[in-house]
Amino acid sequence: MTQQVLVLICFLIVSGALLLIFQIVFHSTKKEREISPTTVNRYRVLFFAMLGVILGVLLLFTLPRSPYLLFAHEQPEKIIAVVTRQFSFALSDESPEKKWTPTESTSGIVLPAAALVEFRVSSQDVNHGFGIYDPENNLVAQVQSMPGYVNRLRVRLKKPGIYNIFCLEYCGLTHFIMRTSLEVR
Ligand SMILES: [Cu+2]
Repeated sequence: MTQQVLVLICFLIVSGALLLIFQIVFHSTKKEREISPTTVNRYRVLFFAMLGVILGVLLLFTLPRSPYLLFAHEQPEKIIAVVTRQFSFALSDESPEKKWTPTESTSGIVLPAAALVEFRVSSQDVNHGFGIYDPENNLVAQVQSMPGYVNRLRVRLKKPGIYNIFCLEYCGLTHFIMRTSLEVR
């Protein structure tokens, strides 16, 4: 089963459950009945506690998988500077200390397979997205590209081949042409 089918099935189950809950609430509240403020308050506290537990568990499982914490204690083998602007990416693998003027030309970045790479992503105008797709077009990693801020994204690109990079944030009229690529050998 592909991941997309799994997501669709989960979506349908959750949607069905929500519809059922709405139906139950709709039918159970048709008749008017007295309810004391103490009972209402008790339910309110109970629901709030349940929400806290659910969100807490989700946070516990998802936070360690946050890309910002991945490879935090390792030294990246390559640092790639990324500058975005409407509607292009400029990538450079030159030393970050060297003064670099971002240009429209982005080709020619070659990364060794499975090397730890740090992308330092920033924007020259509006918010953009920086999404890396592997040779089979699966999204590997992504980060926001924001003006006045450098986002660091550390990844290991394992499969050799051409990786497409797309903007994943609607940034203007010709957002759809905003793409580039790099090669992993
Ligand atoms: Cu865009």
